[in-house]
Amino acid sequence: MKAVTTEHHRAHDVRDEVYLGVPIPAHEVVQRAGIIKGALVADGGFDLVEPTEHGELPILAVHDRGLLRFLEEAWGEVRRQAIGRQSLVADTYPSLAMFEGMSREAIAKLREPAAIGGRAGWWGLDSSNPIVPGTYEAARWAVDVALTAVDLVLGGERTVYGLCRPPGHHAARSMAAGYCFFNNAAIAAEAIVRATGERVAILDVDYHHGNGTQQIFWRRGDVLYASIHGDPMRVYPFFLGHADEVGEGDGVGMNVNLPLPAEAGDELYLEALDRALEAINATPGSIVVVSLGFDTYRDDPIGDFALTRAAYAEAGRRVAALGRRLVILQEGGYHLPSLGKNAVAWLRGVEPVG
Ligand code: Q9C
Ligand code: ZN
Repeated sequence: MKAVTTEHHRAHDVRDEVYLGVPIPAHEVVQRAGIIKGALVADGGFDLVEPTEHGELPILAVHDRGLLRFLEEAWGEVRRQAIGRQSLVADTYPSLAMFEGMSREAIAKLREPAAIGGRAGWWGLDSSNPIVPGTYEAARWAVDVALTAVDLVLGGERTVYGLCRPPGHHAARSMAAGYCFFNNAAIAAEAIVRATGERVAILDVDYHHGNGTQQIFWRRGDVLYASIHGDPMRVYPFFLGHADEVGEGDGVGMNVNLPLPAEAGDELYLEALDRALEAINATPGSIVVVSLGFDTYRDDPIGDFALTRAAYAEAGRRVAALGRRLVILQEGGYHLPSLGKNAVAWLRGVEPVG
């Protein structure tokens, strides 16, 4: 199996995230990608490929230009203001309640502020997502990893793994969030739709609901989003991910959320996976994008599921049994000692040899 990896992710070197107002050691760290890459190399069955640059256009097919510009300019702005700090974290976010009672026209007149703190809140959701000097560079390369995986699958590869870092599925059209800046999977799915004219399914098996992917394709009839995740009543991203969010307009029925309780184990999880796979089977198309996360693992520090490695091998097998071509993109997973083995188990489940 071809695997797209790059060292450029290292530029996004986050040390701390802010959790309930207090700095804690970051979970989404540089070592993650090295651990997974090391496990792929040790396994021997993966052919490592460098990403190629794809420019801004495929990003702008999914994201607001303002988000891209903000991420591009943010660190330079922090430096210009001589704010002596190692990362930028917003502390003021626009809340829906701030605009309660205002008309659509009045809301349309809201604007991005000039000050960097206001800009960070405007384009952000939460404090777990610091911007550091190399964030933009790394986030751009993560998109290129995803798009290179797409190129390879469109070129005839059956299954390609893209080791994206930073991850992407919390990033919405106009919002970075939850360790994510650009939505790698959504950009990949949109590129596939445009290249093939077919429908595309996105299967999101990261522990968290991919609110960004859901938002981007909410009204789309040509992209199915199916996600298995911790119930948002209990966990991040809190405000989206409920089972009754089914899409609107052309997208009705094309959004499938399968929230699970704390301590969900292999059996409950694989049942939910079968429901997601049924929805994919019911959607025409030859390519599936997988948002792959290992924060569902029993030892993950931020997830509360109880999956074992055996479930990953079985999940890989069941996804392969769809008989569709796969663009598999890395999202979360924060238990460093297990990350490499879990990734190999999942990917080897898909393709046992070669
Ligand atoms: N105490 C992904 O897995 N909140 N993102 C963390 C930790 C944000 C997770 C709170 C979690 C984002 C891609
Ligand atoms: Zn996650």
